[in-house]
Amino acid sequence: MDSLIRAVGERLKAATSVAVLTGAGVSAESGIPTFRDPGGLWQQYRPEDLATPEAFHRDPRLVWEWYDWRRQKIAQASPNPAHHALAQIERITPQFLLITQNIDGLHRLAGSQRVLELHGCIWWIRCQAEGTAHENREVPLTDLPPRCDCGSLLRPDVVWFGEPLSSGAQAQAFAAAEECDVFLTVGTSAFVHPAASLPIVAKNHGAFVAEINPVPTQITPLVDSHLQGQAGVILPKILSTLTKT
Ligand code: BV8
Repeated sequence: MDSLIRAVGERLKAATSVAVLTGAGVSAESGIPTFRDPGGLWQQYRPEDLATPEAFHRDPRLVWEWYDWRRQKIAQASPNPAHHALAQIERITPQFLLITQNIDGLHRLAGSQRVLELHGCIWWIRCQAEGTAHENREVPLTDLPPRCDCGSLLRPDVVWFGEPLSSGAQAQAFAAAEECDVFLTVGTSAFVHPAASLPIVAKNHGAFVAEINPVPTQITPLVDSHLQGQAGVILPKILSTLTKT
């Protein structure tokens, strides 16, 4: 494993442009359950069943109970060594973009600046009728489901299944995947599209693609290097090879 880590460190050292895709696994060591972890209060539901406009229309209270539970978990969480290592790698890389599927805001909390939150942020909520969004960090929420002053339902300002991503964010993410020399995919099952296409696009455009995950995923056969392990352990090791003179 150490030689694999050194090899990725060398690639990053030589790179002018780096793109990173993160998923729920990068926040697992901060105590935030991933979507497909065994156990967890919501295991009886699939995100594809709850994180949808139809589910919200059918039972806004249930969907909000799930988000309020996650907001409470996230409020207690801190960035872990994986988040901090990525913030450090950004500082020593000329062109860097961190594309995250996570809505927990922990990358920014760790100091990452060039962050693209593809699926939004759990601390923003939006009026169903007016479309206006505002930050709300009330934990727990007093009213479920919360309502706008105009009387309409408020919803999490995130991208649900069946909803389009912001075209700007999507274009920025794919441009970074096409242009980068090195692409890291960290803590994602590479199950959800269009994010899951990014490592493949990077590979097809000549990037060196490395995956950090304790288990193989459906894109493992496609990557140049699969570093099997926890992001909070592997990323600091990659960083130390990068900063070693
Ligand atoms: C759209 C909301 C079009 C906020 C989320 C192409 C093919 C197939 C399907 C589709 C396709 N294109 C579109 C689809 C449909 C759909 C989709 O992908 N469905 C899936 C079920 C197949 N996609 C969409 O609907 C997207 N919209 O395409 O719109 C359109 C265009 C015009 C008009 C209308 C529509 C929208 C997708 C966004 C959905 N919203 N989140 C929220 O509540 O979070 S997705 C949600 O689930 C997360 O944001 C995240 O993206 C995803 C979970 O994935 P992961 O992050 O990877 O987490 P997971 O638990 O799966 O895996 C964790 C990994 O970490 C594991 O591998 C584990 O081993 C690893 N791990 C664990 N511990 C650690 C670790 N790794 C490292 N270190 C550790 N310590």
